[in-house]
Amino acid sequence: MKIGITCYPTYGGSGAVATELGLELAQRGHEVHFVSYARPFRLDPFRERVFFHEVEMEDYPLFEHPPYSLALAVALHDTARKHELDLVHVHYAIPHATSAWIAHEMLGEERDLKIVTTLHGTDITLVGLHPSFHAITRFSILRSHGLTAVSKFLKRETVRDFTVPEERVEVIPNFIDTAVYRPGLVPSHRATLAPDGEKIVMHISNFRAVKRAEDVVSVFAKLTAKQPSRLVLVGDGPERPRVLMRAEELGVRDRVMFLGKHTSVHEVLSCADLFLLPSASESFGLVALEAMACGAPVVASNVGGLPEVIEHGTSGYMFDVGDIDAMAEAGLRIMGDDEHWRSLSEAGRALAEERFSSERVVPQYERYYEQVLRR
Ligand code: GMT
Repeated sequence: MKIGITCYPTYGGSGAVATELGLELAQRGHEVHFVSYARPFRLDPFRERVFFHEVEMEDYPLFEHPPYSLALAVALHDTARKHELDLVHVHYAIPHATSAWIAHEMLGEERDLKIVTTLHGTDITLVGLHPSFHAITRFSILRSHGLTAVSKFLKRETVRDFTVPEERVEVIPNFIDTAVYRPGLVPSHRATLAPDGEKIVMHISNFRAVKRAEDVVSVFAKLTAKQPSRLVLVGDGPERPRVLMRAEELGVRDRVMFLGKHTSVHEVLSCADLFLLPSASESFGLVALEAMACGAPVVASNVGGLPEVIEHGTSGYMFDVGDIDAMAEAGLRIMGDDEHWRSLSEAGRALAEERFSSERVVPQYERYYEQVLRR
């Protein structure tokens, strides 16, 4: 198959999954063309059958907001023609599903380009709900020939808020390469992150308000008061200054290490003794899966698609959003009991392998593409 993939190329779960999917598909013999405004951050340039096409944009002084959606539509149209694409798979509906539909219309009779749109999260639960985007999001996703959601939760939200017929949305969960995400990758990193041999608590995100990263610090402050540990924060975003200020206020700033954006997330994650994800909303929580695959028990909020990823009491614990006391208590229980820690760690790894490995999930996408192409 010849497949086009469009995603946000920056740090973030949807771009990471789209890139991994493209690489896996190429390994399975498909030809994959990435189309975006920059090379996706995890896209290895030296892979067979993988191509990258940068979207060209004219910067004209009249444009306060350059119309990227149109430039992307043109790039998709050109790539589909030149490379005879069978299908274009866009990740995150806004504006990608709309650009893909425009490209499809531009091709007209010339080429029956099929569109598959994967819904990832805030394209449905937040941004897509805004009056300025709702109608075009609904229109574009209904025009896609195939529509997938990364969790049952996200499917329910799509059906409810966009009145999309249930049978139109296929749930295909996110996945990871369990050979890359595994426990104990670089043991020497532990000593760098926790020089006095303390336990390592970790959080990785894009530090947007929805991640409630301030709660991470509050939970950590309670934890470290009873069991001296280190908090390692990975990623960057608008909430970073507030998070560091909170650490100052709670008197734990010297125990918090801020690593910023990191490309070898798996190596850092495999040092974690506990992963915290207290988000206000999370359609899947790819990072929780990455943590589990690396053997880190997860303490998270009980929202969205997280219960489909973490098994409460088996691979981690989930509590109401903002329940800092319960999260800290669970963290202490986990880190203070080696046997309990090991059982959660092993169960998380097993869940990741059994349900969310690329071997298990990528064929689901292949079968879905074939189904869409037959329609
Ligand atoms: O939806 C977003 O705001 C961004 C998006 C991303 O690119 O990281 O996150 C969503 O997609 C991820 C990959 O499918 C999921 O793991 C995240 O849970 C989801 N974020 C939210 O629902 C807030």
